[in-house]
Amino acid sequence: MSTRNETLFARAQRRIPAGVNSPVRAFRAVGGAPAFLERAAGAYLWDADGNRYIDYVGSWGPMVAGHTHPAVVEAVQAAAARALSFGAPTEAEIEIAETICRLVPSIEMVRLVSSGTEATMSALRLARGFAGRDLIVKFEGCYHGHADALLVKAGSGALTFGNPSSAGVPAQTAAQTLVLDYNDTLQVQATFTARGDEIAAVIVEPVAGNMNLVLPKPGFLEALRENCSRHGAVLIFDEVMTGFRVAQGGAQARYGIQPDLTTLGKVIGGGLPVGAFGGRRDIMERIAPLGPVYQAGTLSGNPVAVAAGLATLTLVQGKDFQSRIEATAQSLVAGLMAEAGKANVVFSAQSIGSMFGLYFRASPPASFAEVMQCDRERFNRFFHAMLERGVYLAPSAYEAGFVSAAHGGAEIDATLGAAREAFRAL
Ligand code: KE4
Repeated sequence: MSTRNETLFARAQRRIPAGVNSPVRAFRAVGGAPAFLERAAGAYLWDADGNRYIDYVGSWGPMVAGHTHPAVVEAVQAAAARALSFGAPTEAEIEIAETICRLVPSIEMVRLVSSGTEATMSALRLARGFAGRDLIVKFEGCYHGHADALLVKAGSGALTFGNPSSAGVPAQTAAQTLVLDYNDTLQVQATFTARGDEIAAVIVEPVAGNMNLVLPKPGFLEALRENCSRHGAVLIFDEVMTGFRVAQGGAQARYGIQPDLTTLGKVIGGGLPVGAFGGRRDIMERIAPLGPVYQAGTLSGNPVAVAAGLATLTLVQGKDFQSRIEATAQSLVAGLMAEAGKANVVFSAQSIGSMFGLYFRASPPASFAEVMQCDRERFNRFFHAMLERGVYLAPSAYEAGFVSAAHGGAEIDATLGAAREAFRAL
């Protein structure tokens, strides 16, 4: 007898490619059928068959205050009762702009959009328009959404042009993107020495969360800042994932590096569709209708989405909010490493703020190449062993995990109990 999840998955696949509206949700990396979720509250999810899970995906980052936080739900309900959308300016958009600029001081002006992809796509166009150059630099393993210029993998050598990492991306588009190795400061230096005057922008996840969690090595972000300043390239920190998660002011606050532009998403929408790009006033004033770089959006600054974002940004400023979620992630990581050790499983883990990484490798990877050395098959078995025991991890060995303010000792203890059995079942 099929479960409701199986019935829904079969039905979904008839009308939606792979039955999902975003590829990672299809569980293809880990195998098996995805759980169709129906309800969430705090640190918990419930699927179509009534199974309850402790959630470490958090909708891929936005749910930093926990699911259906009363303050966020009430703000959304109140905003929705007034209007669902205007397509005209509102006071709430001023409030969220002022809040973002206050919390992330490198952002002097900000424009809202409806996704992280829109934010990075717009930031790149702005950087190219400001610098009057075409070449952009990204890093292998970093994901910045699905704009053509960013769906590019490393070319044959670091100084050669990139190749499309997706069908449908024209070769000439990919040719304008150089893909370097994350944390390879010498390669950054060599690239700028050779082509610095052609580079419009460098875009980087200041803490990488899309090749699993990889931290910047000392000197890496500093090298990006120094080379961009020296050669007149725009430094873009993609903080869609790290914003308000690795610190209240994002990774740039934690590492003390000031980018020229920052992209945001996820947390600033509190689960509703909001992205943003912002930064130096002299750059942002090139955006239409002030300047020649066009960018627009029907639902940009949507009042219901902004209400959710404002309520969430209020919560993240709460007393001890950041220190509590950081401590929760640290206790999870320490406990998992202890359980793996007791089971003699080669495993490592680390956290930064409320983000964490789990690796079936003796030590946390510091590069894309080292991430590729992790035992992906073991992760997949661990993923399913945990899912069966009511713990919902990201369905890919190449994703970071997230805790929220709703995760407490009971959730961590239950997770470690599940892990104790899961490590032994590997
Ligand atoms: P969206 O277009 O998905 O809102 O944001 C794209 C994006 C940009 N920059 C960073 C650093 C991101 O992590 C993302 C999106 N993150 C993925 C999770 N790895 C979203 C999950 C998905 O693709 O379904």
